[in-house]
Amino acid sequence: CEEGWHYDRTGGNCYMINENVLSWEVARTHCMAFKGDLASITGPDDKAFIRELTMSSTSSVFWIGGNEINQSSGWTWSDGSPFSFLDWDVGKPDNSVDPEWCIETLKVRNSQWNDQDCSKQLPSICQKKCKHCVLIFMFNTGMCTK
Ligand SMILES: [Ca+2]
Repeated sequence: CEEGWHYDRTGGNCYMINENVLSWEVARTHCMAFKGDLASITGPDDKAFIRELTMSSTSSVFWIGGNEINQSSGWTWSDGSPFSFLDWDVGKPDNSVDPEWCIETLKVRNSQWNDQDCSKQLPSICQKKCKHCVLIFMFNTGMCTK
């Protein structure tokens, strides 16, 4: 992965925490400027890697790519990954401040999810596929190398 990104060899993804507090939409635009998207969490391995990554941050809540901005589609991941793995915190989604159409991950709640007002200003987690990798370098160094 490029500098500042962290390689998850299980999923073959690179992740980066953006500590700048941004709305969900602006945070996504920022990730897309790096040819990525907000992080999708599609299984326990994704979750474990991302949770570990967030532990290195002083922030406690982060935008990820889950949203139901398109109400007719229901909950989806912004990068198009299937929305099959669910990790809602107890009692979520709750639309407590209606509407809450974006997902934040809560470090103090075992990184489980809350639906949140998309205009809230939060740090975020970007993700992109590790491309142009040479397998031997990945296993030797844990880094994605061209
Ligand atoms: Ca909520």
